[in-house]
Amino acid sequence: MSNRNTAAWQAADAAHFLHPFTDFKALADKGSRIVTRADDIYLWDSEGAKILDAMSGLWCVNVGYGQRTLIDAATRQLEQLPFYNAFFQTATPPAIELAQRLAEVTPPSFNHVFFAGSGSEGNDTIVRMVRRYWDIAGRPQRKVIIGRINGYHGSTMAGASLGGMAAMHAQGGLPIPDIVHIDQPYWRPHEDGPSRGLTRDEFGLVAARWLEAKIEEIGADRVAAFIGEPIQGAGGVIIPPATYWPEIERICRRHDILLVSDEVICGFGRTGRWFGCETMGYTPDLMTFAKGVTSGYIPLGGVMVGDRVARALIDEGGEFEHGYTYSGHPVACAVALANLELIQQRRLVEHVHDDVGPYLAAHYARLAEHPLVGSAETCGLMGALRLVQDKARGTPFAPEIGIGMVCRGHCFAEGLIMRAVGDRMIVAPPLVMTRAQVDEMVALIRRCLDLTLEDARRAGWLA
Ligand code: PXG
Repeated sequence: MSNRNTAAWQAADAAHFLHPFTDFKALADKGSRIVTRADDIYLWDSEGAKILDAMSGLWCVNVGYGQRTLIDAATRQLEQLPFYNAFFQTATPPAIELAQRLAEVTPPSFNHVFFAGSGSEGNDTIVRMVRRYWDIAGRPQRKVIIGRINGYHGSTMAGASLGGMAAMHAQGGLPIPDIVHIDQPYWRPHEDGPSRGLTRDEFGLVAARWLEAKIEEIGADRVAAFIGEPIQGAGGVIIPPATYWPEIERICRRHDILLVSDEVICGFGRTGRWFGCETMGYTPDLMTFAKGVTSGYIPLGGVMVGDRVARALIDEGGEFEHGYTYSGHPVACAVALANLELIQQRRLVEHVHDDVGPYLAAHYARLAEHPLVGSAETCGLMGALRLVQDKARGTPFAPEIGIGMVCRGHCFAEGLIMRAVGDRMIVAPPLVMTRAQVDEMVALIRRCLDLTLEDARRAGWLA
């Protein structure tokens, strides 16, 4: 790779590289930030600026950057066998060993895995697999999959369809047939809407019963599955009320509908348990994973297949006409094995659950007192702050102000990666983070909130 200065990188970038989820022209005019190296929880850009990465890359670098054992595992596997496929009655040792390890770390009903290259591909596999399952079960009319508004399940045709992002559906004729959505369990008791005046737990039951209403509208005999993220990530770290998921599970069981947990963000320790469904108290039939399985060092995703679906596919299904070139890529699987080993050896799940998770929660309870913050919530090492115009009444800012982007601008300048989703400022930092680093992150967050508050006062945006 050549050694160029920032302007040269930006010029070549603008000339040739179409970035994901990007207004190409606007970015070309502005110029990308060029990230050149990383260590632990920090990044450095081509200007030498140090940045605290409170988003773990993109919700994935759970073990932090620069972990030698992952790097060595990749190097060794590249030398030994850089690629071989898993089609045609073959397999490679890293893929077999990873399948076995995943069965060990997932809930007891999960003993099989189907590998893919990403979370989106994993969710494409979900669509194929649940529909295939019902074919095998002699109920081929069960085709409809129910997702949620503001859910995110990837950007392929199936992934974007399962997700409930209106802007994505508006481009390319989505969703594909037989995918429908219910509203999200986002508790906003001070605003007009379905949660006004309800307690958090009351609203959790109301929101779960939207699923039952949708099933009854469609007819249970046509519904194949429900899919959701334990905590909606890209949608703004929407932590559902504690009553929500157990009720969803009850409804799925009652109508004999497969329950799919998209663990792409919540999996591998993020919420303080190995999987988000364990934190939220339900047992799904299928789980999508990606990101944290390799801590993002190399692409890998897939589907954990629970015994009910696995038995049907194996015992009665014949050939499953589905798979990817990189299903079970040996280098990706070798990195995943080293990653799981590190998570266990460093006791990172326990670290989140018992130490830094509660520590972050205590900090967020204090951030909730900031004049700009309407609500502050965490689960494990995921956190969200909602910026509001009138703290006493919980009134949101007018969307045109783009308050989140104003705050994000300050984060960018202050060396903190914190994301804005509308008026919600979200973090999901690496699980290796120490208490001192949580302090450092929260001090940066506070500073950016103060700067945003100054802007809001100056511009007259406050109530
Ligand atoms: N499911 C979930 C829950 C995700 O968060 C995917 C599936 C798709 O994974 P791949 O590997 O195909 O990207 C994701 C991805 C954001 C953002 O803006 C989030 C994701 C991807 C890109 C941006 O927060 N999550």
